[in-house]
Amino acid sequence: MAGHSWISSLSHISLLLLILSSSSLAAPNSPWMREARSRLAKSSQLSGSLSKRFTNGSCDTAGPEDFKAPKANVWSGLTDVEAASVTKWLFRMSGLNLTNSSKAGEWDNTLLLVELNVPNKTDVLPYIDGNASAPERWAHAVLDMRASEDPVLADILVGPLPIDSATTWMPLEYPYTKKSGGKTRNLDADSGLSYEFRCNISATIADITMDLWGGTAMCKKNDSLSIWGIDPVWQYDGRVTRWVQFWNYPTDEFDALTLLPLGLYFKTDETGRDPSAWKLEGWLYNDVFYPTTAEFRSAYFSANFTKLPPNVAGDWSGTDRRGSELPMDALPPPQAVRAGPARYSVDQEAKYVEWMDFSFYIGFTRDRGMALYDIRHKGQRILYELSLQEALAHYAGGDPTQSGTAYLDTFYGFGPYAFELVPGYDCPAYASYMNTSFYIDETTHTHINSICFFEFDADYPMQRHSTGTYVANTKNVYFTVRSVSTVGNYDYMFSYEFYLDGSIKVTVRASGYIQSAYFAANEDYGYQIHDALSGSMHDHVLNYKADFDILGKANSFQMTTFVPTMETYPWHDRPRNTMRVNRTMLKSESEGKIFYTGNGATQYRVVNTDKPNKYGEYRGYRILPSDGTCHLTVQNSSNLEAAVHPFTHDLYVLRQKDTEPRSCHPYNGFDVYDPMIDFSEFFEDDESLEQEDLVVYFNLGMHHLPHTGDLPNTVFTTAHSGVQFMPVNYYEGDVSRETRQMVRVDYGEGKKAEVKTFGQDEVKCELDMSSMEEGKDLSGYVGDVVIRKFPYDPNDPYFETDSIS
Ligand SMILES: *[C@@H]1O[C@H](CO)[C@@H](O)[C@H](O)[C@H]1NC(C)=O
Ligand SMILES: *[C@@H]1O[C@H](CO)[C@@H](O)[C@H](O)[C@H]1NC(C)=O
Ligand SMILES: *[C@@H]1O[C@H](CO)[C@@H](O)[C@H](O)[C@H]1NC(C)=O
Ligand SMILES: *[C@@H]1O[C@H](CO)[C@@H](O)[C@H](O)[C@H]1NC(C)=O
Ligand SMILES: *[C@@H]1O[C@H](CO)[C@@H](O)[C@H](O)[C@H]1NC(C)=O
Ligand SMILES: *[C@@H]1O[C@H](CO)[C@@H](O)[C@H](O)[C@H]1NC(C)=O
Ligand SMILES: *[C@@H]1O[C@H](CO)[C@@H](O)[C@H](O)[C@H]1NC(C)=O
Ligand SMILES: *[C@@H]1O[C@H](CO)[C@@H](O)[C@H](O)[C@H]1NC(C)=O
Ligand SMILES: *[C@@H]1O[C@H](CO)[C@@H](O)[C@H](O)[C@H]1NC(C)=O
Ligand SMILES: *[C@@H]1O[C@H](CO)[C@@H](O)[C@H](O)[C@H]1NC(C)=O
Ligand SMILES: *[C@@H]1O[C@H](CO)[C@@H](O)[C@H](O)[C@H]1NC(C)=O
Ligand SMILES: [Cu+2]
Repeated sequence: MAGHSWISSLSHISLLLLILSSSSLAAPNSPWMREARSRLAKSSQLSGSLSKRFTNGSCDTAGPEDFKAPKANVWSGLTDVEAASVTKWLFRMSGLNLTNSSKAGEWDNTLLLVELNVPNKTDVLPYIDGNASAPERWAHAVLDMRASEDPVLADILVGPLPIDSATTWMPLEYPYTKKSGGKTRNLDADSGLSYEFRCNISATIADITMDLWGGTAMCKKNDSLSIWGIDPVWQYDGRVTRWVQFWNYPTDEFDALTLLPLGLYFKTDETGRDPSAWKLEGWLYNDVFYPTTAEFRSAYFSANFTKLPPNVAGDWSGTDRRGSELPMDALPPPQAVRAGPARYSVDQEAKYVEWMDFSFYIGFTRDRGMALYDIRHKGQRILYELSLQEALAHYAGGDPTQSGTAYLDTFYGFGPYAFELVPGYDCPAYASYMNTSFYIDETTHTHINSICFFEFDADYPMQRHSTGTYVANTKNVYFTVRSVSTVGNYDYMFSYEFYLDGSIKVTVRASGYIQSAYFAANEDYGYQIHDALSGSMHDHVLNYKADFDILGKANSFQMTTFVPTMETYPWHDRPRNTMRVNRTMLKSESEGKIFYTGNGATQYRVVNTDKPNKYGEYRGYRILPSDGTCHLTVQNSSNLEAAVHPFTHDLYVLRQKDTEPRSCHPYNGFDVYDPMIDFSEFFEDDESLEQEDLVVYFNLGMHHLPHTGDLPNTVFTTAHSGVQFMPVNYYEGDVSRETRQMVRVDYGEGKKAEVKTFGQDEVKCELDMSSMEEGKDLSGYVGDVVIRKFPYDPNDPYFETDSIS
C-alpha cells in the first residue's frame, strides 16, 4: 500500500493552523488564589517578548526557556564529581578491601552502588521553606562483601561531602527496622557457580533434553535451553532451596524467553558457599516428582512415559506487524503537535519543573527510579514526596517455578532500566526530555532522554454546560511527566499527570512479555493460551509513598462514607429509608491499614483540621482510586513471609519519621523472615495520626490473568492502574476557571452566535510539518546504550559508551 508515500508527501507541505494565544499577560485576578505564589519562580510566566513571537508566519515551537529553580534540588543525586570522589575514597579504605569490579571474582569485595543518601525531611524543610542552608550531603554506598564465608551486602554512609580530611564512613542503619549495622546476607554471592551447578545437573540428562526438545543446557556456547527458576529462593529451616526450570531460547530476534517454558523442573539445596556440599533434591515432570535422577531416568525410558510438547518461538511470539491489513490503515493517523512555544519551564540542572501553577523537583535512584519532591500548587506544598517504593509481581501455579515466584523488582532496580524513551510513541513527538544517571561498576552511567514532559489536550473537556441560549466549555489541558522501566520481561510506564483543577493523577501501565507457565497441571492458575502454554496468574502490586503536607505538616486523615440509614424527619409521619454521610477521623496507626470499601462508598482525605475554610469545613486532598487498584490476593505469602506487609492493603497511613523513609529495601527477598525493612514494624508504636505529619502509602496494581490477547505482549490499554489526588474543600471554587482555554457561545434563534474567548487571540501561523517528521526520526535512538563518566575527565566527560544488558 501507499502508506509511506502519504507520510512523506505530507512532510513537504505546511499546514496553516489557527493558534489561540494569550494577548494580555496580566495575571488573572482570581478570588481562589488564597496562597502566596512567591514560591513559583516568576520566570516561568510568559515573558512579553515571548507573546510577540505569535505573529503571522511560521509557528514558533521553541522548547522550554532557560530558567532557574528557586532552590537547589537536594534530592537529585550526586554529581559526577561527587560520585567519582566517593568511589575513589572508598577504594582507598584498606579495611573495606575493595576490588575493581572488572577484575572481581566470587570471593572479592566490590562496590555495588554509590548514590545520594536522600536527606532527612527534618533537615530539608528549613532549607526549602526558610532561610537555612541546604542540608549536608552524604553518599549512600552498598558494599558487596563476598570475601567471607558469610557474604553480606552492607549499606553505608559516606560524608559529609565534598570529600576532605573530615570525611568518614559509617554503617547505614537508621532507615531499616532490622538492626544489623546495615547488613543483610547475600544469597546471590555465588550466582556464577550456581549457574554452573545447574548446568552440571542438566548435563546428566542431556540425552533426555535432546530427545524432548532437541537441545541442551550445559553452560556451552551451543546451549539452546535456559535454566532458571524461583525468586526469592526458599529459605525454610535455614536452608537455601531453589527450583529450576528448563526454558527454550527464542530462535528469532524477539525476547520471548518467558513465553517458552518447558515442563521439566529440578530442585537443589544450595546452602552455604561450598558447591561440593550442594545437592540435587529431585525432578518434576508432568506433575510427578522423582526424588533422584536415577528414578527420573528410569521412568523416562519406561514404555508408558508420556512426553509433552515444547513451547517454541514463532510468529505468535514476535511483536512485528502481522495479519491482515486494517481498513484505511495505510493512511496516516492524527498527529499531536505543539504549535507554539512550550508553556512550561524546566531547570535541567536542578531537575525542577513548573507548569501553570504546579511546581516540583525530580529525584532519581537506582532502586526506585524517578521520584517527585516538593510538589506545590499555587506556591503551597501539597506533597513533600511522591514516589514508587516497590513493585511486586506475585505468581501462583501448579508448578514450583510459578508457585515460587514473587519478584520484588527494586532488587533489579528501576533506575538502571529506565531506557531512552521513543519520541512519538512513549511521549508525543514534541515532548521535552531529561537524562538520568546511575552508578554501575565504578562508573556513573547516563540514559539520555529517559524522562519526558509534555502538555496534552485531553480528548474530553474539563467542563461544559449547555442551555437553550449558551454553551460554556473549557479545554482539559494537562501536564505529564513520564518514565518507563523495562525490568526483565515487563515494561512499566510510570506517569504523573497534573490538571488545571489542582488534581494530580498517578498511573502505572504494564506491557512487555508475560512470564507464562507450562500448561501441565496449571488449569486452576491460568487460561491455556497457546499449544503448551498457560497464562500464569499473578498480582502486580506497586507500592507508592505519598507524603502529604496540606497547608503545613500537621495533618489528619478523614474518611467520609455514604451509609444507608432509616431516618425520621419532623416533616414526615413515618421513617424513610435513605442514606447519609458519616465522617470519621483516623486516631492512630493501629487504624492505619485500610481496605477500600465495597461500592467505593468511602472517600479518603488528608486534611488540616487547624485550617478550616470559611464554612468550617476542613481543607484537604482526597485520594481517589480511579483506574483500578489492587492489593495482594495471597494471604501470609509463603514466598514473602515478613517481606509481604507493604502489599496486603490498599492504603496505609503512618506518621512521618526520618527513620522510616521507605516501605521496602531492595534486598528484602534475601531474608524474608527477617527483612531489612519489615513494614509492619512501622505500625507497632501506634502513634497518633491527629494533626501530625502524615505519610500515606498506597498500592496500585492489577490482578493479571493473562489470556490470548497477552500474546505476544500485554497491552497498556488494559493493564493499568491509577489514583487521583484531588482538592476537596481546598479552594473556594474550581480553580480551572482561571484558564483562558475556554469558550462561551451565546446563541439564539435568528441570532448570530456571539463567541467569548476570554483573552484568547486568534493568530495565524504555519506549522512546518517537515520539522514534525524530524522529531520522529528514530535513527539516532540509542536505547539502553549508556554514557560512562568515570574515571572523571572534565575535558572528556563522555569518553565511552556501553550497554548495561
Ligand atoms: C494575520 O493575518 C491575517 C490575515 O491573514 C490578519 O487578518 C491578521 O490581522 C494578521 N495578524 C497579525 C497579528 O498580524
Ligand atoms: C577499574 O579498572 C578499570 C580498568 O582497568 C580502570 O580504568 C579503572 O580506573 C578502575 N577503577 C578503579 C576505581 O580503580
Ligand atoms: C581482601 O580480599 C581478598 C580477596 O579479594 C582476600 O583474599 C583477602 O583475604 C582480604 N583481606 C582481608 C584483610 O580481609
Ligand atoms: C529569611 O530572611 C529574610 C531576609 O533576611 C527575612 O525577612 C525572613 O523573615 C527570613 N525568613 C525566615 C523563615 O527566617
Ligand atoms: C561442574 O562440573 C565440573 C566438571 O565435573 C566440575 O569441575 C565443577 O566443579 C562443577 N561445578 C559445580 C559448581 O558444581
Ligand atoms: C553442545 O555441545 C556439547 C559438547 O560440547 C554436546 O555434548 C551437546 O550435545 C551439544 N548440544 C547440542 C544441542 O548440540
Ligand atoms: C508406568 O509403569 C510402571 C511399571 O512398569 C508403573 O510403576 C508406573 O506407575 C507406570 N506409570 C504410569 C504413569 O502409568
Ligand atoms: C543528555 O545527555 C546528552 C549526552 O551526553 C547531552 O548531549 C544532552 O545535553 C543531555 N541533555 C540534557 C537535557 O542535559
Ligand atoms: C459512623 O461513624 C461513627 C464514628 O463517627 C462510627 O462509629 C460508625 O461505625 C460509623 N457508621 C458507619 C455505618 O460507618
Ligand atoms: C495469616 O497470619 C495471621 C497472623 O499470624 C493469622 O491470623 C491468619 O489466620 C493467617 N491467615 C491465613 C490465611 O493463613
Ligand atoms: C537522619 O535522621 C536519622 C534519624 O533521626 C539520624 O539518625 C541521621 O543521623 C539523620 N541524618 C543526617 C544526615 O542528619
Ligand atoms: Cu502481569
